[in-house]
Amino acid sequence: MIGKKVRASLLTVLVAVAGGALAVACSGGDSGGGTDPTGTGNGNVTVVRASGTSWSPASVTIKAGDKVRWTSDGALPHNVESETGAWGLASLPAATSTFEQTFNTPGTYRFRCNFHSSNFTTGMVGVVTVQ
Ligand SMILES: [Cu+2]
Repeated sequence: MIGKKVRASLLTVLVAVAGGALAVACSGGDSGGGTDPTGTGNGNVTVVRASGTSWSPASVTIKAGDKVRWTSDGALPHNVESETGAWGLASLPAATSTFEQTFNTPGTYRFRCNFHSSNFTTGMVGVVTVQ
């Protein structure tokens, strides 16, 4: 008799906790994108898309003054971090997020998603070659 009562109140607590967790999960909501570029640049834009845990394409070649725009497939959170730390670190939490960087100086610029690469040579890494 007492055992039954304890079970019943335990069930009530579990339902309340589950309900609360559900309410929290649902109240997360959209923090609002608005990261779409305003188009201030005058160069061409090359898109690098996060696909799974790799960049596609992982290697791009552009001309000085051009932009690279990183986008996400939305399946996983990603970010863009430059090896030198001179640009990035930008989050790509959702499919609508983008990050753009204009490259004015010829050179080789390695980047990674630091969620999916522990260095700049393996995992979710890429390179921008600026001519
Ligand atoms: Cu990633």
